[in-house]
Parts: sequence; structure tokens; C-alpha cells
Amino acid sequence: MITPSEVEKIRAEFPMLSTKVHGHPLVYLDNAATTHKPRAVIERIRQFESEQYATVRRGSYTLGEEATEMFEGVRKKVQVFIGAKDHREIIFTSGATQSINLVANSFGRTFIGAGDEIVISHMEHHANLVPWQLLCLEKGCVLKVIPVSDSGELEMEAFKKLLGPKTKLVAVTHSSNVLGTINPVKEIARLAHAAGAKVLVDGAQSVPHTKIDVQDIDCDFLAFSSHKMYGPSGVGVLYGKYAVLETMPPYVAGGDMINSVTIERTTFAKPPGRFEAGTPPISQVIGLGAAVDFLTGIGMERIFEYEKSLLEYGTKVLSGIEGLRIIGTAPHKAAIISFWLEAAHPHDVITIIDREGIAVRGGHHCAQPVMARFGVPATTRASLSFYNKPEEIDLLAGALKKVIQVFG
Ligand code: C6P
Repeated sequence: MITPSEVEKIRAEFPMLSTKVHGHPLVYLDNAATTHKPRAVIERIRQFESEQYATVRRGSYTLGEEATEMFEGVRKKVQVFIGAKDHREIIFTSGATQSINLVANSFGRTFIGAGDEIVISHMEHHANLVPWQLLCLEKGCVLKVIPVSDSGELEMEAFKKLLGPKTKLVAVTHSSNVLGTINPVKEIARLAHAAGAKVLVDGAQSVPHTKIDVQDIDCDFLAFSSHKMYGPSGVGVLYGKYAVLETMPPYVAGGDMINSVTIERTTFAKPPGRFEAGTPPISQVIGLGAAVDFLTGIGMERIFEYEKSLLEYGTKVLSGIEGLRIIGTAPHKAAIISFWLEAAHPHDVITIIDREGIAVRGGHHCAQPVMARFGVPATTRASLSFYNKPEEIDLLAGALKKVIQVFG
């Protein structure tokens, strides 16, 4: 377990955490939106850009070859980090959103047709909902939705009934960005595969917080973003089983995704190159590699345990506040606490507590269907990281009590 003194040492690695907002030390509790960057990531990008920078997979000169080696080295780091079998299963994208759109536009438009069914859940982020709606509009396929219980868990019996011979894909989030619920994706993959469907897991909220093993989960695809895992923005990953990726056509076309091009005809590169058209986000990938090293250095199991203890503390403290209703009370949760205050709308809450340097998110969190499911237009959300301390939760609770006093 990460100790309090270790947390202080970790915090010292994040320059943003010693900044002030409105004269108060920053209390950053919006880690589900994006995370701050440790010096190791900032410094690695600085070093790469000032001493090693060159384009990748194009030049034959020394700098280009060395940059390519570092870039491809990150692919291998990510492979190990998520337990993939082969580094060619790692595709660099611009983020989780683009990763899911890649699957919808390549796999979806090729293998899902009129009358076929895609199963998602009622707790999906719009990034794992709207691409499938667009596909259904274009192809005439049908979206089926796994219901969510009052505690915020997937109703697995209902899920089983949704599966059938027409199910081509099950696309679910590993961990909800609103409810925090950690879904049983291994069991979901087993059931989906038994029905002959492929499985996409949205790992945007799980990869930064728990040990992931894609071979154990047995998902066909996993999507996630670097900026939520202490790496730079502008880069993300799509993992795909190689045998599945090989069957998929390109989504974006251009340089570097081809084998040969004539005016008449193009043959395409094998994955992952086939899906990485254009100059990739070179420095960002290098920074992602440093983020993976940083997380591995702390240990994902330890991160999960510490964040779990913070969640338990936060849940206890916040649920003691009168007029505060926590939305998402599943027993198996990531460190996300969404709540509704009777006294004030989330937008007022965040504006007021921001004056005390506390950063939490208020809104629908790009997950409007789950808001509707719980009968609220928005929530206030505190999302925690291994660099947060119980004292910061106390500060949040104190600020919320003041909001209640003002509005009550
Ligand atoms: N959720 C939040 O504050 P991008 O924007 O591509 O990096 O990630 C999209 C995404 C996909 N799935 C889930 C479960 C997510 O939580 C997110 C991003 C942020 O909750 C921004 S809306």
C-alpha cells in the first residue's frame, strides 16, 4: 500500500500540484477528466524534443532511425503494460475517442450490416455510444442497451437475454466515468464470445487505475487515452487482437499506411501501420512511454489499493453530509464519487468551491443517458488519483458544507 510519506514524495514529482488557485493550494480532484504530468514525462518530452527529435518510420538518417527505435520501443512498453501478446496489436491513435471511432468505421462498417445488433450499456460515455448510433443510421443495424441497477451495476441477467445470433459486437466501458462502477468485463467477454460477438472494452477510466491484462479479459479491442494516465494529451491507444486487426480495412488513408501505391491502386501495410496514416504524434508517444514507466515504477496493484482506500474514506466523509446523494454505489468501484446536492446545482457548486482552489467537475460528464437513468441533469464529480490525500477530501467536504449554508 502506498504510504502517506510516499504520497508526499509522489506529489513532489508533479509541478502542477504545487500551484495555487485563487490564492489557495490546488486541490485537484478531476482526474477522470485528465491527470497532471510527473516531471519524468515532462522531462522526457523536453529531452526528446531538444536533443533527439526527428520524424519516425520515414528517414534513413541516424536521428530518424534512433527516433523510430524509441517510438517503437513505446509500443512494446504499452504491450507489456496491458498484457498484449504482440506489439503489433498496439495502434497509436489520438485518444480513446478516436480508437473507438476506428473500430466503428473499420470493423463496424465491414462486418456489421442491416439487422445486426450491437450491445452497449446505459452507462457509456458518448464516445462509446454516438459512433455506434452513426453506424446504425448508416447500416441499419440495431443498438441494444444493458440496463443499469439503482446501485449502478450492469444487470447481467438482462445482458444475457440481449445476446443472440444477431449480436456482432458488445462494446462496454470497463469503468464508468460517472458511477465509478467497475464492470465484469471478463465475464462479459466470455458471454459475448459464446454468442459469436466481438468485444470492445472502453478502458479510458480503468487503464490508469488498475492492472490490465487483455489476454486474461480476452477482449478483442481495448481503447484508452494517454492524458488520463499521466501522459501527454493528443495520443491514445487502440489494442486489437492481431487476427481481428488483420481482417479490418484502413479507416484513415494517407502516408505510411501503404505497401505500394500506383495511380490505379494501393495495397495496404499490415497492422498496426495500416491504421496509423500520417505523421504520428511522435513526442506524445515518447511521453506516453515515460508515463507507462512512471506507473509501472509505482505498481498498478498498489495504485489500485491506495485509490480504493481513498474511495472508502471519501465515500464515508461525503455520505455524512446532509442533502448529499451519492450516485453510483456499486460494491466494486473505481475512485470516482459523483453526487447530487439538494442545495445547489453542480455548476454553482463547482464555481463556489473553485474559489477555494478545489477542482472538481460538474455537468453530465459526456454521459447523458446515465444522468437520465438516475433522474438528474448533472452531477458534481470528485475523481481521485494516487497523488490525492485524505486531507483533500476533508477540504472538499468543508467547502461543500459552506455551499449548503449559502444556498440552504
Ligand atoms: N471522459 C471525463 O471527464 P478522450 O476524450 O478521447 O480522451 O476520452 C473519451 C472517454 C471515453 N470513455 C470514457 C469512459 C471516458 O471517461 C472518456 C473521457 C472525460 O469523464 C472527458 S468527457
